[in-house]
Amino acid sequence: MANRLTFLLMLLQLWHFAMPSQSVNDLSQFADSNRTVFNLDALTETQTNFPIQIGKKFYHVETKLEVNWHQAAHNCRQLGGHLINFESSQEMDVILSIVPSARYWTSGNCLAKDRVWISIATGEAMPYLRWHAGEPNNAGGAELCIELKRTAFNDDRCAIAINYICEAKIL
Ligand SMILES: [Ca+2]
Repeated sequence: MANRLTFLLMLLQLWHFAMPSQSVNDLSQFADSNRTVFNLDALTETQTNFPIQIGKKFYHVETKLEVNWHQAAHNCRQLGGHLINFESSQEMDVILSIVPSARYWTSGNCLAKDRVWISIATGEAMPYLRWHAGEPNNAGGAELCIELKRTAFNDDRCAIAINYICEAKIL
């Protein structure tokens, strides 16, 4: 009896092994789907990696590590977010009231098209800009990335090493 059970189990395992795993090679399956998938694991990861929450946005303020703009962008992606994309005057006021006064990379840059400020977070124009007086001045003709410099924005060389702020947004 035991041998027979073992044999049946082996057969089951072989059958399972032989079945092709499900794969999606028809992209219309995605296009036709109206489902909203809410991944609880992703939410938990977001709350862990981005400890500050304001409304539907979560923030990670990097005050120790100083890196260039590209590295900052990569680091934010690794955390599951992107460099901060200020969307309003109110959001900027709140952030300024809680972060230590320092220099932080934002998602803004004009790397793709000279002097056209795009957010790497969305691929769209920066929704809100609060420049320091006299900025953006493109000093030396090489200032293509936007930093939050203590109280307002400054265009600076993407290669300089400063802190950065990442965000993740719950839709
Ligand atoms: Ca500047």
